[in-house]
Amino acid sequence: MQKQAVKKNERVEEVFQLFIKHIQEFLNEAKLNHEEYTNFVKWADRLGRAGELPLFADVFFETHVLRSMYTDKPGTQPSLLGPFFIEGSPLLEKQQGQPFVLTQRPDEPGETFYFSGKLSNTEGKPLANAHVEMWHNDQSAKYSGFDSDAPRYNLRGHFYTDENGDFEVKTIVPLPYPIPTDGPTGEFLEYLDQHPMRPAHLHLKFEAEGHETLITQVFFEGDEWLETDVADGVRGDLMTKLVDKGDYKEASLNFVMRPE
Ligand code: MBD
Ligand code: FE
Repeated sequence: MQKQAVKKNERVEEVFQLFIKHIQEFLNEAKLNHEEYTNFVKWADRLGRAGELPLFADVFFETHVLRSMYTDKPGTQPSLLGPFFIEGSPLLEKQQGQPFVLTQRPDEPGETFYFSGKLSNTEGKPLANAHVEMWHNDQSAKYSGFDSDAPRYNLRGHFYTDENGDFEVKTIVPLPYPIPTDGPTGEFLEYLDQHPMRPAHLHLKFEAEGHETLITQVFFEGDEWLETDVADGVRGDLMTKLVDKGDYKEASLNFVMRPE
């Protein structure tokens, strides 16, 4: 087979030149020696071989991408997509007047949790029939399809907002998440003396015609890891309160999308 000719990409060139410029400034300031450089290359090689590059990048870089893109914009603040989203989640069915039920095992361990949301845009218009993806971790604190032994799409699903932009999902309360500590990312955390925890969170992704896709997370007041989230994903707009209803917990949040 013939190798396909790849065209010059001006954006790649522009970004790479900027990157090199800042790498030079960084190296001058950090006074990196050659042994440190070699240690870094070996560590980065281990990171890639362990399949942890997405984890490391999402924990240490993604927050900065989001902050530089969105800090001054109206609408709900985005948060990290993270390394644990998978395409192809089940479409959740719904009986009239009942909440959606996030895909789960018949005996799914955890506290029953009803999460409701309202989706509108920055002009205050409710967004009906918008596509919503939701995923979160289980009572082993792990994500299906990755470190949990649950089925691939457990605690993952998608659904559509109703005619008023509202939705309600029955699931279980997510747990604070320790990122894996047994690989090169964990090794790095030890060098920093940084704990591996993320506060408990829901992941949500909203798509509505004519609007910017909103990828975000929801956090819970009182969680002990909010201030020191290893991935720095917490934003003021994304806090909700878990209300104890005896047999179950409930929480809600409004989400606001930006017209394109
Ligand atoms: C997570 O669960 C997560 O959401 C992010 C952003 C990084 C690591 C683990
Ligand atoms: Fe997560």
